[in-house]
Amino acid sequence: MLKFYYSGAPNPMKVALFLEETALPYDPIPVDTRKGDQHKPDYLAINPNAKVPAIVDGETVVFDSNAILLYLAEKTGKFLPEKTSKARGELLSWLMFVASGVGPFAGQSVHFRNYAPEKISYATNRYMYEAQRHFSILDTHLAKHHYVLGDTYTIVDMAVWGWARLIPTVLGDGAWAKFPNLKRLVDEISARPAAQRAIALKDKHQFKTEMDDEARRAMFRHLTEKVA
Ligand SMILES: N[C@@H](CCC(=O)N[C@@H](CS)C(=O)NCC(=O)O)C(=O)O
Repeated sequence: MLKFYYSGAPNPMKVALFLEETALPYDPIPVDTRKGDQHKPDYLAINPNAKVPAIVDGETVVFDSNAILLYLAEKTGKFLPEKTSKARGELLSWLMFVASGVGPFAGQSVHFRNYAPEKISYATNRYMYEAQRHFSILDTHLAKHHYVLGDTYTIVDMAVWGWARLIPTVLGDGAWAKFPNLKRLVDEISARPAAQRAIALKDKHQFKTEMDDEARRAMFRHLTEKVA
């Protein structure tokens, strides 16, 4: 059975949503990143990047959330747009836009707003600005399209949902008012039974919730390993 290495964080949740939408049988394996599970040799052999999610599907190992979405969509033939070169171009563009823009900037915005030991207004403003800019691009696009790729619910919407549902954490309370079209999409996906099951998945395992010294050492290794 497909093994799904996960936590309740945004990138694993995209994959949990896909697995629940398709009802593919899977074995969810918790990786408690606040306890340092991501750095254990057995896990590094699966994902050398020491992050969640990752999957093992027979002999196939895939890490990085959007790569996993694409792999699973191609494997099952589900949640993909029509098979035209034009649609393929749009799929790859928006999927990589979420992977390389939305996710990293939203993640850094959360980091500098909530976890950086010093409040650095330059860094906070840069990442919040870029996160807001990326979400605005999606919002403008969604004013004219029901889903990111048009009329069909695809893996791109799942990738967007993983991060966009946390917009208040990324940009602060009240930020939803700036993205009404994106909110419409996120609310629609969150109301799906598969999304409810994906969100509930983490309750099957006990994940550490405290952001204490052990968690900071595991997740923010630059605190102790200086490169500058
Ligand atoms: N590009 C990767 C990023 C994965 C990632 O940053 N995962 C976070 C959770 S959302 C994580 O594992 N954090 C733990 C850590 O950084 O130690 C992906 O899309 O899967």
